[in-house]
Amino acid sequence: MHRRGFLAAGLATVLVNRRAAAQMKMDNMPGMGGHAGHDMGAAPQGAATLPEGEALRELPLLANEANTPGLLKAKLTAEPATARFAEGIDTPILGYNGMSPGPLIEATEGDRVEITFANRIPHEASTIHWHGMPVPADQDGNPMDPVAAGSERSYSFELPEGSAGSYWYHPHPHGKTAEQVYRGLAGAFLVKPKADPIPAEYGDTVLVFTDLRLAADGTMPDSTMVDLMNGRVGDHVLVNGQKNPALTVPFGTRRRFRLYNATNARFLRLSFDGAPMTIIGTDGGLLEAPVAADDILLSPAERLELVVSFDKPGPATLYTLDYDRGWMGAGRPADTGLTLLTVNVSETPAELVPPLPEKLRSIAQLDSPSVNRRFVFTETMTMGATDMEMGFLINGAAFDMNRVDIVAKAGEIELWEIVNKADMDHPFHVHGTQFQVVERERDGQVSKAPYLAWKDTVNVARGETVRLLLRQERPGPRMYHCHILEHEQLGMMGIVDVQA
Ligand SMILES: [Cu+2]
Repeated sequence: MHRRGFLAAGLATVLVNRRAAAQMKMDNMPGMGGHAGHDMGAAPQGAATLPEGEALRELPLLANEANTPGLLKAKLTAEPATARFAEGIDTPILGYNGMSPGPLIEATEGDRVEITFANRIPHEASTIHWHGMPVPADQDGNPMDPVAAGSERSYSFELPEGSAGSYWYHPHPHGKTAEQVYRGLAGAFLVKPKADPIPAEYGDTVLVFTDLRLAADGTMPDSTMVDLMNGRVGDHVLVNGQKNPALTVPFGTRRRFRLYNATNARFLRLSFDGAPMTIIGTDGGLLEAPVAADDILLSPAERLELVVSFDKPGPATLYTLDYDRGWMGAGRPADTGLTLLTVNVSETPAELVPPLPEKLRSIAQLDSPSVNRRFVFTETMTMGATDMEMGFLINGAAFDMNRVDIVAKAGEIELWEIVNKADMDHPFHVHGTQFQVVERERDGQVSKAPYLAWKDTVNVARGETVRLLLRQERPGPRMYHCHILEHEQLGMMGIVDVQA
């Protein structure tokens, strides 16, 4: 490979010096390295300790300035702020309206949304991308539409009937997305249905997972080469900004939870200890019928809606299970057995617990695609004289903002085949629409999707092929990319131009 080409491409590769590369090879061998903290200058020694067990915070709602039914008019400002994660230590963060996660945005399908976005991040462009939402391309915060530091713009869109779901919002500027998100910019956007089949008695609790690396002095260290290659994984998984917060519920109750993986790169395989889980919804809203689950995998950017039954008094914890998503070099995070949330089930019995309906809604199955497309994900590693160069590619190319990768037609159903020929899992996301996963293939074995669901992000495990059906309804350029944000930034992204 030519150095000059890489330098011209700027962000499209990581340079790793030879010694570090040799170290990484060693760490990939069984019994060597791994797990024992970060090497290559990742986490500084003496990372901060965070308090646990505080009452779970409800995310503050974004205030609606309109008095007209059916209109959400509001302001979101991205700005430097401080947060207190560790006792007595202020941490400089980036916040939406001063907060991380940002305020919870709630609207109802059929509503019109008008949000004025002010970018007060010094010297950095930003955007707001409405992750998973059916918004016009020019309102979707593409990297091609930056909002310069110190300026404002308005994002306006209508939420169509049937669009209820657990969406989120985050920045998507060219070359700065990963850093702006890990510094704090992400929030949940909940679109409610006009009639909700889930009993109101279950509540509706939003749990936004973020991932924090905090030095002893309370600052967030810059990303290292290991972070760029694997995606940045922190030292603490937070729920609504808190470490292992606590929630008290009466015994015998059922609770509805919306789980958001808003981390840059952390895979969350989760289970509730002592409380059965039922999946009721995915990224783009409810399933047709509830599905019982022993554990769930939430890859970066995915969401799930659960109903959890708290049938016996005592603590029930939401904890992590091991999941090997492929790791390069030292510092594979010790992911197993982290407690993310503690639910204290009291001796007081719940008063009225209506049953979960057997049918939640109908989902029209997409079929008969008129176009088939194939996207091959690869990681490239080239040893130069002094450096190793790494690239993250789709169909052999790194992202170029001035290149349209594919042209599609609005309203047509397409079959997309995502082939992961790389050594790490890559969660695949496409803007502007929801898709239906059809099947997965690995080593010639095909398994059909376990249930029909609307999704905008799907994990494609290393060595796996995922086939999905999608239809873009609105014209304009749309991004598709790996949602490990460092991989997206390093080139694993393309543009589909949807034409009317
Ligand atoms: Cu990736």
